[in-house]
Amino acid sequence: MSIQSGKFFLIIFIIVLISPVLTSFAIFFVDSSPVLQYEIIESYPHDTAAFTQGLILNEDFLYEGTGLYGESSIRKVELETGKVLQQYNLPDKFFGEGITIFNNRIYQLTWKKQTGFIYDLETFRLLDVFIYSHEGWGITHNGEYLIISDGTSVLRFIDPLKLKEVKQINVSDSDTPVDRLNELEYINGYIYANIWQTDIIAIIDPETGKVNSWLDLSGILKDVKTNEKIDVLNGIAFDSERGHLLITGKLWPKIFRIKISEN
Ligand SMILES: [Ca+2]
Repeated sequence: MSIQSGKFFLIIFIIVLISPVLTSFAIFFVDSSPVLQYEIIESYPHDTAAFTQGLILNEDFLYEGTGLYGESSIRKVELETGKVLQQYNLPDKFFGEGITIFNNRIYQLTWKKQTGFIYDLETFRLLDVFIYSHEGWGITHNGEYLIISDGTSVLRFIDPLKLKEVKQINVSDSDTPVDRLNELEYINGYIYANIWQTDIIAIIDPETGKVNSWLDLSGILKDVKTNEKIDVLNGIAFDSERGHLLITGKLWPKIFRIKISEN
């Protein structure tokens, strides 16, 4: 190695050491699957007190699960106005996590209590409780199984009636495990998962666990006035009629309607 290239590698080494942003960028995008482009189509108001943990669009209404102890809820929200039309608050000891709608029921995870809740979609009446043996983070479904993340690189497929795990996949890109998988959305045969503490979404092949492509939404809030409490991206919903994603985050003032560009 020449002195020049030695210096070069030393500089790179120092940059990677001192910069968490660059480190995560390096982990995600060096020698990895392609990064997709997107455009913002529209934005809507979002409750800045909603610590978003799960987001779904169902028949033109948003359903949102929120977290934090004493502030966790499920909500039905009018997309255009952000108005909360219906809300159920969890008991204070539960930290709400992801939600999904399957067979006219809302499934909700909680973080560390290994307890999930099943509600009637119309009334929000609690119908059932289920227990699991790991942390609960994000949840979606593929029409057959619930799919659950737990903060690692593992996604678990759960029978929605027996509420038993039927299989797992390990998510990776170029043989590197992709962990911190959080909020999920199953879209056109792929699992979209945002990576906790980033504004990056992995688009995952549900058969192999391989990341097919990435969506980097860093900077999506750049033109929005935010307060210091704002937290990370953590809401992915899909508008199947228009083919758009709806994106928000914990305590974000906006929900963004975005379109992934055809490259
Ligand atoms: Ca979702």
